[in-house]
Amino acid sequence: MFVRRISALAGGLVLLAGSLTGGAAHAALDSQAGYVPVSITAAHNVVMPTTIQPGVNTFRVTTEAKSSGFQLVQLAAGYTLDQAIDDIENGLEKGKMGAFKRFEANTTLLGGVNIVSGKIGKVAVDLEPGTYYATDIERNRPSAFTAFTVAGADTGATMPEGSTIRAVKNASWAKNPKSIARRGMLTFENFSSANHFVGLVKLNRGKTVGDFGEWLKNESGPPPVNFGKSFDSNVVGPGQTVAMNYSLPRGNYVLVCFWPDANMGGMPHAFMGMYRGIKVQ
Ligand SMILES: [Cu+2]
Repeated sequence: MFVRRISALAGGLVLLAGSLTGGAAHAALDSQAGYVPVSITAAHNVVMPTTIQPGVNTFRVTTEAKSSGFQLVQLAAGYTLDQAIDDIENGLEKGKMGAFKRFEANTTLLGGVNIVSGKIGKVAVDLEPGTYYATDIERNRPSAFTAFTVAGADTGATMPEGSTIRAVKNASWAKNPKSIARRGMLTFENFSSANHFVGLVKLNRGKTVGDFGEWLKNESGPPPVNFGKSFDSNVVGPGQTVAMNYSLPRGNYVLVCFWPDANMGGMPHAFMGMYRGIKVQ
């Protein structure tokens, strides 16, 4: 997964797969306005309707692969899928900042969910008419990208209720809320000027956010957090809002973003201070 690869390159960190859990199947919901069924094949190809309605859509995602990273993306006019794939390869995987900057300048990242086989991921997003791609970021190749069109009448659906997290400035988290619900739909409002993703990682017993900061600084020793008890969203661009299903054990967490900063040589935002404590209750 490209985010984790660059995190590993820049900081020696390895994020383990999130523990996102979905609910029971709600087959009846698939026929409701704004529900978009998405199935990802064992070969990481995204299968979904080729045309959906504008407005709020909730993508209901399952995978036949062991795990998948469902991501919605829009490409700027004149920027091709082949260019995007090359820039992901050279920019995000090989750390070439020119390619990474070109990728960020020519894409609008609209969020997504990470899922494992047998679980259901849900991501709600308000889409304008246009052309988009849905991809499984675990495979950076044309077959993993499925084009779809947003056209027609508005779905009339509204964004789900739930706890809300906000990014502000360039690479900062808003100070509030201090706590979020342990499950439901988590809304991420990116009011900042950069791409980000939401990482929630549980602090080990007796450990503090200060310990996490020290661990980032020193890049050595056992982490004070448990990456097995975590959630991470996929990538959300400036000005975008998404909501995703999640379920976590109660406790003290670090809210963190490891997306690389192109102006800092690919340094993950966490190393620029984009982390803070948050309670999951
Ligand atoms: Cu970030």
